[in-house]
Formats: sequence, structure tokens, C-alpha cells
Amino acid sequence: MAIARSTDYRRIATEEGWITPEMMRMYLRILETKSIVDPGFYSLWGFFGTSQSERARLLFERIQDIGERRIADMEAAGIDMQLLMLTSPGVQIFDPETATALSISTNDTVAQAIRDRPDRYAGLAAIPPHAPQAAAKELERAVRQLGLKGGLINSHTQGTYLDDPHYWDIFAAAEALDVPIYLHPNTPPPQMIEPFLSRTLDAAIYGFAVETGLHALRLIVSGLFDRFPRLQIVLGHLGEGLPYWLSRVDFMHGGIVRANRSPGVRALQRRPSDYLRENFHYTTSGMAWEPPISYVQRVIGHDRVLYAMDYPYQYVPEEVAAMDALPLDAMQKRAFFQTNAERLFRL
Ligand code: 1DF
Ligand code: MN
Repeated sequence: MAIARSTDYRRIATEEGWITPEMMRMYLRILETKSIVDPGFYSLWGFFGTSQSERARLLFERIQDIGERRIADMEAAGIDMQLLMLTSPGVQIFDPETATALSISTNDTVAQAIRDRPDRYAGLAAIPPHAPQAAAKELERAVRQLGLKGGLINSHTQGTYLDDPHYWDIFAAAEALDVPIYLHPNTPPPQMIEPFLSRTLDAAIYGFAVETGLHALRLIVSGLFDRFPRLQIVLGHLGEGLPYWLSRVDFMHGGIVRANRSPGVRALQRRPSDYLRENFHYTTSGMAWEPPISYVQRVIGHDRVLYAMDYPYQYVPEEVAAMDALPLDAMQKRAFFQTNAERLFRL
């Protein structure tokens, strides 16, 4: 049974994955030829790309559609709008030139789908982090010319992290354009993944959160937000566990700084938890459960927690009714489903 459209708020889902058929064929070709070294890729896309299970086959169909089929699924779940992003690992597994070309072509494709249904779709720009200047340029083109709402980065790029100033042209561009960067998960890189694999803990079940939470903390302690104080990063999955760590990270980071324990850690202008409250937004993707949502709203703030479904990976239409029933007043619920997304992504 379809869930009714709400009259009180629009339901905007803010971490919704897609891929072009062309890129899916490139993924399948990597699976066949084993042309990259990335155990996480083979684990994740070996499953969704080739498993005959119902979950994998349905995902495979749904993720390649950004037209009417997806809109029918949204209708059945009561979702008014999706913020589309190129699914993980996206362009980042390719060489910088290929990644740049794929960013441009997929941004053009998603922009056309949005022009066809501006009532239903908005999108983020794929960018190639390992070509930082091209990434900054493509972010600017995608925002200014295509109307996309920010940048998407699927966490580490071939085992490297964005706290390296090598990448900071991207953040300079995002801050100048006043658009957020969505730091979406990727499977852990080769140097981290081994103990996850034999129990299939590498992807959405846990490995994503470990890897992406680490990435966000690296950004904070590197001083990135002292250099770019207005920069906004978006984390899915209620912040990959980090809101649970606010007080302990502050305590330990203070101790590490005061002891001058490591050249990689220096004094910051604010506490780590301040950056997590002032430079991050949090979506509920895959975490449609009241206790942690209420907790993050309480310790971070109602204005920084946004609804996301994580379609098509976690296409659970019933969760929308549970989200409608969150213990929120009318203003807070409208912020959660609609106005926080409208403000952050300038929808
Ligand atoms: C999965 C989950 C895959 C999410 C994703 O992209 C993803 C999954 C490849 O279930 O394996 O974006 N997610 O965000 O939770
Ligand atoms: Mn996702």
C-alpha cells in the first residue's frame, strides 16, 4: 500500500544512489579482468554486480534508473524528492583522467534527469579527488551551469585521505561556491580491510562507518576547518558513529595536543566536537531507528539532522511511517524532512 503524501511537509531523501549503465558495465569489466587492486570493490560489486540473489538483482535494476521506475518507487514510499548521488566507489577507482571524464559525463546525465523532473530530483556532483584542480573546476561547472547542489566524495581515494593539503583546492572551491561536500562511505582500503572480509563486515554493515568516520576525524584534526571555517561536510548513517564520541574525542585530542605527542596533531582553534557541531550535517540513511536519531538531534541539533533513505540499498517503504512518528513537534519534523535539506542544498 502506498504511503500518503504528507500535507505538512515534503519528504526529501538526501542520500540516494544511482549509476549510469555505462559505468555499471565498467564495474562489471573490472570484476572480469581484475584490473584494479581493491578487495572492497570486489566484495561489494562482486555481490551486487553478479549475485543471482533477489536483493542483488533488484538493486542492479533499480540503481540504473533515474526516470519513471524510480519515481514509482518513491511514490509507493511517500518520498517527494531524491537527492541523487553517484553510487560508491564512483569515479574514484579509475585513473585521474578517466575519473575526470566520468565525472563530467555523469553530471551531465543526472542534470538532464533533473531538468526532466525538477519536482522529483536534485543531485550532487561527482568529482575526481585525485585530480584536485579538475575536481574544483568540475564542482564549479556542475553547480553554476548544471544546477547541482554540492559535491560528492566516496571517502578514501585509492587509500588516500582528503586531510592531505594536496586535495584542498576542492574544499576551497566548495567554500567559495557555498555548497557542501557529502562524504559518502566507501569500503575500507586495502591497508585496512583484511580483518573485515572473512566475516563480511566490510561494507554497509560496519566497515563503511569505520572507514568514513576515520576519514571525518582525519579532516578535523588536520586543521581543515580552521583553514575553511565555513565549509560544510555531510555525513550519512547518522554521522558514522561519531556523535557518540564527542566528549571522548575532545578529552583525548586535548591530551595529545598538550603532550605534543605527534607531529600529525596540532592545536586547533576549536574542540573537535565544535567542528562536528558547526561544520557537519547528518543524514539518517540506513538508520531509520528512533533512539539514535533522537540522540543525534539532541547532541548535535535539530537543524543539522536530515532524512535520507539510501535508496535503492535500503528501500524500505515502511520506514517512512516510522519516521513520520518520530517524537518531534511540527516545526522540527518539517525541518527533518524538508527545510534542513532545502537550506543546506539550496533546493
Ligand atoms: C550499500 C549501502 C552500498 C550503502 C552502498 O553503495 C551504499 C550496501 C555501494 O548495502 O552494500 O551507499 N549505504 O550508504 O548504506
Ligand atoms: Mn549510501
